[in-house]
Amino acid sequence: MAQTLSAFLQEHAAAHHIDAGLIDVMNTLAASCVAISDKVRLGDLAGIIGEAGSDNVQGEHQKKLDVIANDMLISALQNNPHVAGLASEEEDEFVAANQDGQYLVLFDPLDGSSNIDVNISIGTIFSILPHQGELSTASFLQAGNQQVASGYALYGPQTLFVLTLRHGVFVFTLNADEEFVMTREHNHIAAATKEFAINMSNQRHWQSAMQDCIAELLQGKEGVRGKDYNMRWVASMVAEVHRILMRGGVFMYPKDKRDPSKAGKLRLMYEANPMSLIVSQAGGLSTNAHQAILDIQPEGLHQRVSVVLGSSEEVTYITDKHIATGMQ
Ligand code: P6P
Repeated sequence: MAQTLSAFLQEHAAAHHIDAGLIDVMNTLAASCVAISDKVRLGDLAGIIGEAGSDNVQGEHQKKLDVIANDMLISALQNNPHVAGLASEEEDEFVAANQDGQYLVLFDPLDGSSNIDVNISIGTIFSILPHQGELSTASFLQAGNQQVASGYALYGPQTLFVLTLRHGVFVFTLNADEEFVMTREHNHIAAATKEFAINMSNQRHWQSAMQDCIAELLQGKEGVRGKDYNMRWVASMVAEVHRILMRGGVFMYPKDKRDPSKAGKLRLMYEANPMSLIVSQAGGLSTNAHQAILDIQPEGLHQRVSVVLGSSEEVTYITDKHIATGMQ
């Protein structure tokens, strides 16, 4: 019989001397994602479709499910004694939890919100950082390589919970009894791929280095890459990353010339960092087209970053091309 998440976590913690408090936080996150999944599955029947009538700190119109998922995660995590504080895409500032907590949890409660109303896969992304001492915004501004764990829930044809505690990547599937059971372990991302994911409608706004890279991928066998590529774009980072975890690929969301002050669209602390830890633990690479995302020293809770992640051969080719241009 497939191993349940809770049984796996107990065994994994013993094998790798992982703190019981961190395991408890992971269990709280998994339980919250089951509750969110229950809402997602009912859609209109649960009255969760449509706009919430409010905007978040990003200036984005919030969907009802953004707010519902955010509130569920905040409530559950504030009640976990091991959580000192949390940060959310939907909250301007951090939220204090328990003074003696040893962990900070950062999350995008509902990634891919534009897909909710049209029944395309969405997800929850989370990052866990260590904490001690006084809680302030600075407590959260740790580089991604400081994460003690990260992962995501994918609300797709199946509800999946994917995690790493820095000892490999593990996939769990929600069963008929609403329990996560392990369905894949020690996942590895293929070094080379024939599939790339990027929003081509922004092509004219990319830096020339990215325009050149994508042009070369599109040249297929006749181009420098010497192979034909397929393309995917789901507009849900969680779905893209999971596809790459399962069959390889490269996902890109580059910076945009329309707003040079923004390093990109995706957020470093609760999208790029957690996904970069998952990808690197599975043997892939993740950069901002110039350096490893996990090495970036954060300057703000909601700072944005360019993302190139997935199969190491293509990420290296794209990153080296950007470095060669010397452009930041
Ligand atoms: P676009 C979802 O809003 C998100 O943050 C990521 O999940 C996704 O990869 C990206 O934005 C989609 O952006 O510009 O294609 O809608």
